[in-house]
Amino acid sequence: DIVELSLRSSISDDCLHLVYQPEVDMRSGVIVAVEALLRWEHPLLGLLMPESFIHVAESTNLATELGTWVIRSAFRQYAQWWSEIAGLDVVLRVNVSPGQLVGADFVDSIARELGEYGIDGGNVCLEITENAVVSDVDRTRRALRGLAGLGVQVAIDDFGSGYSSLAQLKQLQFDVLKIDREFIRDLGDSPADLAIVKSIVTLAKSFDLILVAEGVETEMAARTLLDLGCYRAQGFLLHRPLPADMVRDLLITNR
Ligand code: G
Ligand code: G
Ligand code: MN
Ligand code: NA
Repeated sequence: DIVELSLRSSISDDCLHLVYQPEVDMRSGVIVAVEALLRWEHPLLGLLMPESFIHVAESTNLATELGTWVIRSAFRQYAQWWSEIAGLDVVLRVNVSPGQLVGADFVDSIARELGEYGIDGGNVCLEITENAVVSDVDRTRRALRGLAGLGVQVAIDDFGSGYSSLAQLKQLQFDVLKIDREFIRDLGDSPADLAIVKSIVTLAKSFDLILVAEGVETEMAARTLLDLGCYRAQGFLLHRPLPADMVRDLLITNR
């Protein structure tokens, strides 16, 4: 497959980079986390978003290699911010693909990279799309336990969009729940979305999870979330995914 071949050679080149989208506590406006998001600058096709190539990595043996590149790059960037910004107090969120999480060496590799970059596990949160988690509950549970041992948090991403959201909440110990942007986009206009988000807020409280809304694009959505008690949010209304140096400037004045 041509995409696979192309991706394989791009992982070692300078074709990949990360952008970072801030997550804000809407009560204070302070940035509480940043999510690393992968971009591929293809020599012929231009800038590619993860949707167009992540599945290729996942269906081949490239998931681990790509995932390792992402983790090392994000950790290196975080370590740099840490050295540049006194009193830095934001969590680094990194997306992890299913194959990566249940890989034999995954938890050990995270421990190794934390050590290499001098990062406290408590400053890192790995995001797992709920669709991805289902395949192997036992191995996923073992991985989450190992990560908890390192102090690393785990988020269930795109919550509500998969077919076993509630089963996974029951079976697996997450730290953070990110509401899928599908339910946020029309929040304020849609009684159905309002009912769903309300019940997710209750769920998150019951399970003692940190709650984050994704895809906040309008003042209306933001206000509704605040009213419901969901304070943390990510979305174009607040910040777009940004290059690392722009995030640094934001983090410097983040107080
Ligand atoms: O950046 P963008 O909004 O286009 O991301 C689209 C999807 O790709 C999101 O669901 C996100 O979780 C996923 N994604 C972004 N970066 C990474 C990454 O580094 N690794 C994995 N596995 N998924 C990613
Ligand atoms: O699934 P995940 O949360 O990892 O996806 C993150 C993706 O969501 C990023 O690629 C980012 O570009 C996209 N995104 C972030 N904020 C918004 C938003 O407000 N609206 C929409 N439509 N997409 C967003
Ligand atoms: Mn994510
Ligand atoms: Na998501």
